[in-house]
This record gives sequence, C-alpha cells and structure tokens, in this order.
Amino acid sequence: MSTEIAESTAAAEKLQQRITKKTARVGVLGLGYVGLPLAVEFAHAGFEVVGIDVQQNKVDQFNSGHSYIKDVADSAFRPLVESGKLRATTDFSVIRDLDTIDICVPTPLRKTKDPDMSFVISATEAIAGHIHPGLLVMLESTTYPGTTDELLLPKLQASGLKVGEDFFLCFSPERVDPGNPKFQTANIPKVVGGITPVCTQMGALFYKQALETVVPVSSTRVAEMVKLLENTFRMINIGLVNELALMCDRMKIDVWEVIDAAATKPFGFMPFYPGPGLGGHCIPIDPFYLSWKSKEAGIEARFIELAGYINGRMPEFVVEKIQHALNEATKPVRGSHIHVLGTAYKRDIDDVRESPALDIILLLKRLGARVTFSDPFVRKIQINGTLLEAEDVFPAVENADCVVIITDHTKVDYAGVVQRGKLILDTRNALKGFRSDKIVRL
Ligand code: SAJ
Repeated sequence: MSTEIAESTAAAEKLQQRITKKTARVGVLGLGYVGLPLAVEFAHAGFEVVGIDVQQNKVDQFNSGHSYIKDVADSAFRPLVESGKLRATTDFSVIRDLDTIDICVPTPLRKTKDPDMSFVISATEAIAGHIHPGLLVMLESTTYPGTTDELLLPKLQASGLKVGEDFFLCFSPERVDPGNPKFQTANIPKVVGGITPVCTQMGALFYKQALETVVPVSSTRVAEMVKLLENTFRMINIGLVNELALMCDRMKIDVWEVIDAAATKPFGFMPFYPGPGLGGHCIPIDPFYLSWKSKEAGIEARFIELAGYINGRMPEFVVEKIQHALNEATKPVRGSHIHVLGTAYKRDIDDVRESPALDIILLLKRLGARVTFSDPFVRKIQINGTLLEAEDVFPAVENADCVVIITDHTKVDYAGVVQRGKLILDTRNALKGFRSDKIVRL
C-alpha cells in the first residue's frame, strides 16, 4: 500500500484495493488500434473489461469475438469475450459502475492544422455525466501539453468531486506501433503522469497490473510532452533524410548507400530512410499539436514547420521522378499506364490513412495518366471520391509503362516485378538487391 494513497482518502484506498485485487471494473472508451489491444491486455490480466464505442458495428464485431485490429488475433480475443471478461457497448451510462476508464479516441488535425479536440471533449463530457467517487480517468490520446489539466480537469471537477481525493486523473501516452511484431501493448514501457502525486501512483498501480514496464512522471504535462517529443523526433529526422534524398538526387549520389554506411556508426546515429511522403495518423499529425501549443506560448516551432514542408513535398518529388523517367523513354505522363505497388502508409499493414500513395495517385491522374494499383493488404481506395479497386500484380506490371513502388510490403515477388516491368521507380529501396537499367531509385 503506498502511503500517499493510504493517507489520502477512503475513495483512494478502496480503488487501490480493487486494482491490486483485480476486482476493479475497467473501461476503455474508443475501441480502435489503441483501445482494443488495451482492453484485451487488461482482460487477459484478469480484470472484467467493458469497451465503449459510438460505432455500433465495432461493438457488434467486438461482442462477436472478432478482432478487427490486425495486431490482435481472434484466437487471443474470442476466448476473453466468450468467458465474459470482455464486452463492448455503446451505452455510456456503464461508466457509473466502472472503477477506471481509459480514453483512447482520435486526435486529428483540422484542415487549418489546428488540433481537433472534439472527440476528447465529447468523451470527457460523457464521463463527467457519470463520474462518481473512486473513478480513475486516464487520457491516452496523443495531444498538446496542457490538455488534461486545462480541458479535462474543469469538466470533471464541475461535478463537485475533487481530483486526487474523490477521483483520479492521469495522462498516459499510447505507443502502439501498428504491425510491429516485436513490440505490442504488453511489452511497450508505459509512461504515466497524474494531476496529483496520488493520481500518478494510482495510474502507475493500474498499468502495472497488465503491462511489463511502467514509467511514472511528475505531471500530466510531462507525460503529454514525452509523446510529442517521441513523434516529433521521428517526423523531423524523416524530414532530414528526405531533404538529403533531394540533395543526393541532384548530386547523383546514392542516398540509400550513404544511410547504410552512416548506420555502421555504433553510437550517436540512428538511421531513418527517405520515402514518398509521411503517412499514418500519428507522425504527420502529432508534431502539429506541439507547434500549435508552442505558438500559444510564444515560441515558433520552426523545425516542425520545415520538416512538415519537406515531408509534404515528397509526393510531388516522386511524380517529378516519374515524369523524368517516362521522358527518358520518350513517353508523356498523359496517356501512360502507371501501376502503383503498395498504397498502405507503411509496410505490412492495411491502413491507408494519410498515405502518400493517395496524393501521388491523385497528382498522376491530374496529369492524365491511367493509374492502377495493387497491394496485398488493401483492396480498394478512394481518390477524390472515386473508388479504385486493386488489380492483380503481374498483368498490371507487364502492361504498365511505369511501375512505382510506394509501399515496400514484404510479401511481394519483387524478382517477378523486375523481370516483367518495363520501367520501375523504387521509392523505398525495396529492390535493394537488384541491378537493372529499368530501375530508378529515389
Ligand atoms: N517513414 C519514413 N522513413 C522512416 C520511417 C518512417 O518515410 O525512416 C514513414 C513511414 O513510411 C510512414 C510514416 O513515416 O508513412 C510513419 O511511420 P512510423 O514508422 O512512425 O509508423 P506509425 O505512424 O504507424 O507508428 C508510429 C510509431 N512508430 C515507431 O515507433 C516505429 C510510434 O512513433 C508511435 O507509437 C505511433 O506512431 C503513434 O501512435 O504515435
């Protein structure tokens, strides 16, 4: 028993008991790529878990024992649902009977690159409507420093309950890396910071029941900033290597060879790789939460803005490379058949959100090209409201005037692509081991 919790209030002591005895009723609000795996981990640890989502179809799939998140196999999911340990609902009033609740809802950007907090606000208001003594609330959605104390706390304290005594409030960044076979929810260290020391301890105690490593920090703002540093670090370093790729292209230097050789340095260097642009729902977006908030604090986040510009320019750069390559073959883009290999935002996943492939296909269509695509994980995509269905790889590769590798999925027969393709632009170094005049690299 931690002394601070024991000396705090009866509500704290009761919650601590329930967490350590695993009788606490756990709630997860938002059943996406973060919420569903988190719900599974706590059910697996022995807690009774209720998932809450506004989408009935997700709740129905969840309660049928089918995991719609690729990183969670049905075999690990179905038994938990069948045993009654895990269930889902669209009914937010269940919060009244919960001891803990994790908010795992999206934090996208508006078109103006301002944070869209609407999902977090509606989740918080739903919780505020059913808050009760002893409830532990944890926000996991990536957001700007200050969200938990400025946005959530006032809404939750409007109930008259006092934070750190009657209820407990923490921020704990999600660190899910979709498709990562080595690191999944249970073995990714979990940072957690509370509004008060007792909140931090309660959050740390909670996560310790199901996750291998917990990293308590002194406040919610520190925890919020940790996540933004992690993802801004990635975004800026990707922007750096993309700019290096632009330089090497002009200087006729193989940027991939440069990075591989630099990566032999055993300290002080971490390889990042150029690509067709920045996809996903985290890396292209999270850093703008930081630059938005730092602007409010009077600091221009120039690194973020510059990296955002460079990463955002990569789709156009890829299209210029295609134009140049076709030009060498005395073919205009207009009327040419261009086949795109891979549309997911990164290898071996099925997610196309913010994928640079979508931008590249749109740009090519605007230039009058006939564009087809294939992707082992993606069957159809929307381009400016028009549905585009995936085609079988080889007939399209054989027929195309130019093949463009946008996503380097592992289970593609690249030897077959090199054999059959007339002209191949490789934006991911997927053809690293191949030598041929028909291959053009980024
Ligand atoms: N990319 C490059 N070059 C690189 C690395 C990535 O162009 O060297 C591109 C990818 O192709 C992709 C985008 O950047 O389009 C994002 O890649 P990512 O590997 O960061 O993938 P995410 O966004 O699915 O996952 C990241 C997590 N990734 C890793 O830590 C490896 C992690 O930063 C977060 O846990 C997660 O975002 C999140 O939820 O914030």
